[in-house]
Formats: sequence, C-alpha cells, structure tokens
Amino acid sequence: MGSTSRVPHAPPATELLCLWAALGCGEGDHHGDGACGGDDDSSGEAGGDLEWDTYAAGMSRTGEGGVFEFVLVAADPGPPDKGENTWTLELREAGGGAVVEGATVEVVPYMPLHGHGTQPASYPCAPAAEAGSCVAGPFDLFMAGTWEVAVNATGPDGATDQATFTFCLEG
Ligand SMILES: [Cu+2]
Repeated sequence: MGSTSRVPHAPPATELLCLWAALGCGEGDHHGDGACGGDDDSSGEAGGDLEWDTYAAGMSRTGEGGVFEFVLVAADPGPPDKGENTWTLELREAGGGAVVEGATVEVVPYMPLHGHGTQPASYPCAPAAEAGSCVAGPFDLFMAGTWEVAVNATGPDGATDQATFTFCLEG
C-alpha cells in the first residue's frame, strides 16, 4: 500500500508547549490562539484568559491593592525577550502621587502556562539614582512564551501592594 502516514516524533509536553508559545507570540494579538493566549492549554489554575501587555518604556499600572502606582521605566531588552532581562522600576503613590522612597521592591517572574518561575525565584530591586526608582535583575526569562512578572512592594510605612506585568517573549 502507498500509505505515507508517519507517526511524528512526539516531544515531551513541556517542549511542545514551548513550541506553541513561540508560535503564539508571532500572532501579535492580545487574544492569541497559541500558548500565549492560553485558552486551550491552561484550563486549570493558571487561568484560561491570559493576555499580555504591549511594552512601552514608562508604562505603568496601579497595584492590585490600590496603594501604589508601578512604573516600568525601562526594560532591557525592551520589549522583554527570552534570556537575561533588567528592569528599571519606579514606585509612586496611587492616583498620580509622589514617588515613594525607601520602599522594598522585588520582582517575581512566573510562567503560568507551565507553572514555574525562575531560579532564584525572586530578585530584589536595588535602589537607583532617581528617587523612588530601582533596578531589578538581570533575571533569566529562559523560555519563550508568556511570563507574568509580579512586582511586590512594601512601602516605608509597611503598606504592601503588587502589580503584574505580562509579556509574551518571542524567544
Ligand atoms: Cu516555561
């Protein structure tokens, strides 16, 4: 018979997801159909509604607790990409307030689709020259696909807040 059907080599699930992740990034769509969108592959606790941010230097986000405004002053590389990343962050009072000095800030990268972070798991943000700003990294985002980078802040008065920046790395 002339059957040419082949049994393709089946890569481990993790590799397969990462392949999809890389492909998904190319869509340039906030609701990507690939792993970056996550709709088909993350029905569990990772959440099936992943969207990623469009990077712009100076982009900001109000923390989940409404305490602080988190500014991603600059990402190097920008937009974030697979490999070593260094971020300059700035902390402000929520609502367009003054910069917050003396806060403790850390960065925690996480790949929701795969359920893993980085090693080490968190990176302290070292105070920079500009008041209220700090530099985190380099941290190794070692896979293409969607990374949620949580920024945790504890103000000088003990108030805590968190914001998450989500990027899809082309790889
Ligand atoms: Cu991963």
